[in-house]
Amino acid sequence: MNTADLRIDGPRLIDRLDALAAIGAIDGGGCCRLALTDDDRRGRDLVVGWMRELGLTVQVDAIGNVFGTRAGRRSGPPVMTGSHIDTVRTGGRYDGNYGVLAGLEVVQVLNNAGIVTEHPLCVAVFTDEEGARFAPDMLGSLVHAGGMPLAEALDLRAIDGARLGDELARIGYAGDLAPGTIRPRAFVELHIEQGPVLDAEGSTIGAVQDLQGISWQQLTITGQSNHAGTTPMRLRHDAGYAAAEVAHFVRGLTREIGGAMVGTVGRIELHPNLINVIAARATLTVDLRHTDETVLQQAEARLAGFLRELAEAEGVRIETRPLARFEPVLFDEGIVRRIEAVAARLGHTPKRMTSGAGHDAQMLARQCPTAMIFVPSVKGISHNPAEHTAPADLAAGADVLLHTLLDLAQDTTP
Ligand code: HGY
Ligand code: MN
Ligand code: MN
Repeated sequence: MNTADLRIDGPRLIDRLDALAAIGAIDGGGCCRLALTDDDRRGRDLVVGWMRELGLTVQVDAIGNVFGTRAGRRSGPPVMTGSHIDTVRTGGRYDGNYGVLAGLEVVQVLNNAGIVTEHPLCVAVFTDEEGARFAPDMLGSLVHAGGMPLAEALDLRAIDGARLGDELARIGYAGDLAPGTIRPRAFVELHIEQGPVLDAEGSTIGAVQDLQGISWQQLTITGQSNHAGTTPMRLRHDAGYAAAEVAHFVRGLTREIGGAMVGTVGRIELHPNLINVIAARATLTVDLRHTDETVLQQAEARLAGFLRELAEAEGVRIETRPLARFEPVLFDEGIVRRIEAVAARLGHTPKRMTSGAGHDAQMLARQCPTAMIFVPSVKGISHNPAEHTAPADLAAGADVLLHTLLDLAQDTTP
């Protein structure tokens, strides 16, 4: 059969996306399936059910990563695709889910066409990619790639206090496969861009060649609670004010460094969080990212210097705890070129891109030749229920994935 004419079934892919989006559905068409919650379990059960219907051999590893493998003529390392199905609290329906379900759609097309590839194909669902409940992000793929010992990961505490290993067992996804057992021959992840570039340029396909560095830390600022009405300003040790100063500094730092520098204070919790009490404690997070490791380190050093000055000036104690630190990643040039060639064969003009977001692919890149395919996010919106990608773009990206995986899975070089 001439596989060049194979195409995915767009409506079938969207039906699965809609069915998965119904689990943990929130207003505005988005999803809330924080890692290892009951909704994450329900989402996993749905996807595993589809994997079984498609005849895949399903394996779960000890950090809860799920692998659905389709046999090839040869045994040995599979060509792998996949992503995540956990979401942030105000997530969209495509972030992560699209990459997993497009992988299943590829399997369905090959099954229907009766095609057996040379190498096995594997669709992976990685645990806790978002890191929103349990930091760091990309946790499951990090453990898979040997970047964090399993025992350390299982002992991680959630923002709600739960222990990761307990939650994994509670939802029934503490598998017996040792992490890293399935070492892919190559890994290709399909994902929405989550940024404004493709949409603004009217492009459909991004060939992602690199991914920026990520620095996450949690700050705990300890001041002194006091009466909001009676305490003179000069006698205050106001953790709430200090937290606001940190957010202001981070914004100023990104302006000063410019270019690709981004910085976010996404969480701020005050204690006792009352209108007439000067905050005794502030817990907040700082997310810094840049494509250049040296610049990212300089930004971290500038922040550390500012925190020392602020603690001195306000008479507060500031403790920092690193939550995630990943250097920029360069993807495999050979795989990027394959993605570009396939996209061109399918009539697209692929754009070389950098990923601003973290992805499981950045961890798989430690294990095997890896790259990513992007499709546009309307207005660049993501981590927001309004996240949207046009059906035609979803289908186009899945077709590029289909033929890239086919190319790799039929490759008879050793
Ligand atoms: O934070 C990220 O970039 C990803 O969404 N986990
Ligand atoms: Mn994602
Ligand atoms: Mn995300």
